[in-house]
Amino acid sequence: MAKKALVTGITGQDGSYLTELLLQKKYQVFGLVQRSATDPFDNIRHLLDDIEIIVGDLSDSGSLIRALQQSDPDEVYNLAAQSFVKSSWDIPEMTGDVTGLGVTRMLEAVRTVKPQARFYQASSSEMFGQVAQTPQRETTPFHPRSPYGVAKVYGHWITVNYRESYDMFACSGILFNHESPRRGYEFVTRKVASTAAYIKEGLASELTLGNLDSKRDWGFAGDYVEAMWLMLQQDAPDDYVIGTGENHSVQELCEVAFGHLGLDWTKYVKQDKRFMRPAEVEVLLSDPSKARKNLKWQTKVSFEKLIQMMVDAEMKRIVEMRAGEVPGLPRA
Ligand code: NDP
Ligand code: GDR
Repeated sequence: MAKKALVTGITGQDGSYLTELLLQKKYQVFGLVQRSATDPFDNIRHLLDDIEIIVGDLSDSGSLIRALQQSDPDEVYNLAAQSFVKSSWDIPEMTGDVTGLGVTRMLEAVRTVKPQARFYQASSSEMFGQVAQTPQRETTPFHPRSPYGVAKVYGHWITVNYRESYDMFACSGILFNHESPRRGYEFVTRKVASTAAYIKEGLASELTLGNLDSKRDWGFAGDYVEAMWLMLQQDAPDDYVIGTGENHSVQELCEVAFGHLGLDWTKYVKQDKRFMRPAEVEVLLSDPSKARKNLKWQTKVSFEKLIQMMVDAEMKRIVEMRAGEVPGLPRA
């Protein structure tokens, strides 16, 4: 019998790669999608014939219970969230409700309908925030620096609490930044890759960014969804840090992206305080040794290859846009 998985946040970057992986492994996949006035299916259009969409929302418990009843899953991947850190200062209450309390609603739905289902929570390196030690590992204390980070700390601990309280198979993956051509346009890697391509093609003249000094441990999203799946295949539930163990600054990101197109980034990049954050996470660096040892997980795509892949995808998109095959690019 095929295993069944329920994926929240299926229309997002990770949801799309995870669904591809699960379909490859012959799972029956159900995706929770929130109601939208516009088309949210860009990332998963190629998968729509092979999955079942369930309308629901992390702020609506009844819809989550019905999603559990309809899908009767063996595994639940809770990827849905208000995931853009910068916006979490503009909409802190909504971020707390969806990204934080939404995890409790999902766990309650699982406990009520299918307590034996295995549960994955999408936790984040943003929980480390103002880091207490470097590199960060599973035991590093949390000090979040944004309403998003605070909400994720709540989501992490409620997942641990349901594991300890009800003996549920609940895991928290503490994932460091992971990117791809399917990343939202407002995140810095996609913003840099798409604008560099626009500049190359004469469609833009400059790129406006915030803090160029912050450092992130950036990996490829396609590698990271494999770690999510592996966590739910273990004998016992646990929490894992997932990252590359290497970090780079936003400036280095610009150097690689513009350099790949034969451009000098210093001629085009400007700074604007509109893109600065009220409190910044300056440096993140993972220690993924537990995942390497227990899950036998390893990242496969280097930072340079990742950024080049993203820039190439943007150049291809411009060709398709000019041919009228895809609509114009939204701008961050
Ligand atoms: P995205 O922002 O691409 O996707 C978020 C998904 O959540 C979208 O499908 C979105 O739907 C959905 N969603 C938002 N609000 C609700 C709601 N109220 N009810 C139901 N669905 C909702 O995120 P990623 O794919 O990049 O990340 C996946 C998860 O992993 C997130 O929880 C994120 O916080 C976390 N994470 C991500 C990291 C990364 O580097 N990418 C690192 C660490 C953690 P819609 O398309 O309609 O907006
Ligand atoms: P982050 O990703 O906040 O780490 O959260 P983002 O790409 O938004 O920022 C990374 C770093 O780049 C700096 N930066 C800018 N960022 C954006 N978005 N736009 C800019 O113009 C800009 N200029 C500089 C930021 O200040 C920051 O230091 C991501 C999300 O996917 C979260 O959901 C996830 O939990 C974490 O990664 C791990």
